[in-house]
Amino acid sequence: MGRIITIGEPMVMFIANEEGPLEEVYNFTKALAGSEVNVAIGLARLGHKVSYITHLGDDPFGKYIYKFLVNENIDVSYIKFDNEYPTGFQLKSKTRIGDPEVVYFRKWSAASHIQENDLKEINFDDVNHIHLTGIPPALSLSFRKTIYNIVEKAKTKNILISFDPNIRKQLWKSEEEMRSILNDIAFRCDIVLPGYEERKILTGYNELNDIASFYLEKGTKIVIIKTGEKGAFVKTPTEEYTVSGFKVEQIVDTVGAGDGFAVGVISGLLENLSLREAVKRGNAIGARVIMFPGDNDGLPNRKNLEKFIMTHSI
Ligand code: KDG
Repeated sequence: MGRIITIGEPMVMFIANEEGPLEEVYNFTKALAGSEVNVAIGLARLGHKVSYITHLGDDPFGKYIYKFLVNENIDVSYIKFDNEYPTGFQLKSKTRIGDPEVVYFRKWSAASHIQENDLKEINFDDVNHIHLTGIPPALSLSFRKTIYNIVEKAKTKNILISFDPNIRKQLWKSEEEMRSILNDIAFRCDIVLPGYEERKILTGYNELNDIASFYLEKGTKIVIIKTGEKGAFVKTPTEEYTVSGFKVEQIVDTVGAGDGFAVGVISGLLENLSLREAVKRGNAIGARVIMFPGDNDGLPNRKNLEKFIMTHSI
């Protein structure tokens, strides 16, 4: 077991209860979203100590998120309430085909005002792992600088950093800026976890091997490419292999699978599993997440994880 830090923007999410375009939906279910917060929840459910850094608006959304995290046993001591800017939220459509539509209301949110100064009070001493994604660098310049700063701090303290590029095109000024910033951060991190759809946009390559080499040649130590139902492709300077996926009876909602995958890999490595076993756990949790409507409903506790691995292996 270890102590993990992650940082990001949590949002209230309204999930459509009916299929169809969002403007025609009348009924929504309230839930919590945010890539890094999903990872924090998943790790805490497996018994790890997680500290989550963010800013919340001093509003009902912010209070809802704070209570949710306290209930999930996440360390909230680095969360600040901001009485000027609001908590962001998003709408998510319901669909049986492909990915749902996601619409954000997060411009000028409290979290987008996170700045380097916020890191001053963070105690990195007993931290074993830092998990980052490519969403915060797109939210504001101050949040981007904070991410660079946390990477530097982690490096001086030899803390392992995982990075999920998590492309959100609608948050970036241009595809070129997105590619250059996300790759620049990825090169500085130990473990990079790109999604299958992200591979070409970020690297220009199609072949798994080429994509992985693109990052390894620039300093990343481990590249794990998520390949959906096929599992994941792993490449390090010394080995490369594929770890197969798990059976999924019914896909309810694909969002959050990548976060579940990160939970499996990070928790596995912190528990001294081999890289292959950690990736297998990542595949299992990613598969379980897509069988549930919310982004974090399917993140298992230890008992559910063991049961899923036993019943859903291929
Ligand atoms: O990975 C799941 C996230 O996409 C979702 O929870 C919302 O973090 C989010 C975002 O910014 O898109």
